Amino acid sequence: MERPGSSSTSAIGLAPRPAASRASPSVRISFSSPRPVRPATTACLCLTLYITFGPAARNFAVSRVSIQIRPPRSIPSRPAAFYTDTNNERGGYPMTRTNTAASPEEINARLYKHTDIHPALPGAGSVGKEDYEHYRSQGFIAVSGILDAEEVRLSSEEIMSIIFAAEPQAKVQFTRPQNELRDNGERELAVRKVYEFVNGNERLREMAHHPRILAIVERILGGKAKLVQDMALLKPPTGGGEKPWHQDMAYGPLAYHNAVVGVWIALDEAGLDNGCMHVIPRSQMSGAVPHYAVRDWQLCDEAVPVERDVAVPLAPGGALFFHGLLFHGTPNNTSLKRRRALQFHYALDTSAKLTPQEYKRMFTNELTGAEC
Ligand SMILES: O=C(O)CCC(=O)C(=O)O
Repeated sequence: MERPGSSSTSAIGLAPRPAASRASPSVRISFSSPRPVRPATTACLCLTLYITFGPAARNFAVSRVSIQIRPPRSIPSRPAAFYTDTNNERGGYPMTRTNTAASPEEINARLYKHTDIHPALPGAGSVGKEDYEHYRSQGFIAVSGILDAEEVRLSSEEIMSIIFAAEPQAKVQFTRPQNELRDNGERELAVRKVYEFVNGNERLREMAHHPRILAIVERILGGKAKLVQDMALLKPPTGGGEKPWHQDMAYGPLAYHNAVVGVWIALDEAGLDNGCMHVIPRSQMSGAVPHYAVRDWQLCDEAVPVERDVAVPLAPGGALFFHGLLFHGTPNNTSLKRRRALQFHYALDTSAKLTPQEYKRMFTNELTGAEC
């Protein structure tokens, strides 16, 4: 049925609405193309007939016909927002970023229910055998103090200097066209991601190879680790967008034969109100799951058992170590606090990338044709 107040209605008035129609009972019959459709390629055709009955039941008239071309359920209907990169690179996977009809608050309430809050272990020295068991069965561990206060300060400083540099030694992804950003304040608020900085920034390269991080990662991998991705993720106050539920290995640069390990490090306090990490424990056991270009390159919302969502708040310097197939995501930042984080990914040194064919079979709907 047509949603009341839908803005995309293009009504064709075949017959003027009779004056009596306001007082008379009327029915509305809608027909829609039956098949859900792929995002951004096709739309749903809906025909709605407004039938008004006169005083005698046999007197009726078609008072209005409305034909709509409407996006299907869960496909964005507001104007698309977008990401612009300093180098316009797509990294081998779709980067389409669009809004949904749902508000950030609605998305947070529906998709980030966090029935539990997972506490971080007190420090790298406290990670023991049972914690590695926890990683293997649940897909993650959280550890405080992976970076100390000075390392957090230096890392934050380096990220901000990349954002404000005229010629950054890294790639920067914006949520607004750069020529609209009038000053550094607006620039910071518009940055979603800074990435591929380790080669151009010695301090951040040191963080990515920090002995406290590598010790845990190599114990998880069971061998020597290679750094395969480096980035910083920013969620500015009141508007830092959701990162929908996904598996990291569904992103081209992380599609390896062996599971990669993600390390997400809070640079600011990451809490329930400003977009801390959320995970679905044990979801890595599902293996590779198809992703779709909806609000991002993501799992279909309906495929995520959000009733098992666990939130992982972290203090600055705290880190989440997680399996490359773990379902995880972060809600919209609806608070007045910013939330910045570093994220590194490591693969076993000997591990090779999936071929494009393997990737497609594992992380897209090629095999099943299932729609989202
Ligand atoms: O920091 C965030 O908001 C989410 C990061 C994340 O999950 C990712 O980039 O894979």
